[in-house]
Amino acid sequence: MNMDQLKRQAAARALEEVRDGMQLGLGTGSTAKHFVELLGERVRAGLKIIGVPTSEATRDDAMRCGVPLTTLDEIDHLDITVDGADEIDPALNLIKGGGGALLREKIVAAASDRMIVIADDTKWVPTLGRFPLPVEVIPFGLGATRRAIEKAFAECGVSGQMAVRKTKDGHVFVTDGGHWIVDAQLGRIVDPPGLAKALSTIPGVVEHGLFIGLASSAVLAGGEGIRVIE
Ligand code: ABF
Repeated sequence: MNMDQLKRQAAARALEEVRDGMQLGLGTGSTAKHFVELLGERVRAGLKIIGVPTSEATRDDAMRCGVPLTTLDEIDHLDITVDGADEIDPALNLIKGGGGALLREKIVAAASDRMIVIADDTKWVPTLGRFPLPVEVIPFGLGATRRAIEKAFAECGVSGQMAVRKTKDGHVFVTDGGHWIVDAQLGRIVDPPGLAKALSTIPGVVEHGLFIGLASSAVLAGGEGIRVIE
């Protein structure tokens, strides 16, 4: 089974948790896209749900698949958010943001009763940090923000190269919120909750890709089948 089929399997398993009448957070990325497509099939077969997309890309996908959408201004909570991740550790801490949608993803996940992470099992790691940590920043004063981020890294026992994310054609990558992303190669994040807290206090940091205590379960698809971790 190839990677894409594994991602679709994980998405299909998460879909089993969806019930009529639910309000759902819709994640971003190739795995979440499978979930949106499968959800669309169920909606066309009569399932009544409403979704909040975590990116403009997911909004477009959901509309194309016939999934009805709303916003967090119109409803007061979400039952489940289903989203992908770049890394998942045994405490269900995550690195997210490789797709650039971490800010909306975190707002939506935090507004949800449950967050189900769907991924192929290559995302499962003993310790976070091999995947570069995305930090969403305001372009103004970026030099000062980068120095503050480096200080936070040092205080939390990590260090590594940082680079402003670029698109394939060499332009600065701009998020749906109009911000930039700095990707930090940290290798091994020894204290994810501590680092998350330290980064959150820096004025020029809008959000970071450490999702601590947000995921309730992870559905991992691999060669051996599906594993659900809670
Ligand atoms: C989003 O998409 C992100 O937070 C994460 O960066 C990425 C995972 O993408 P994929 O499912 O394509 O591996 O969920």
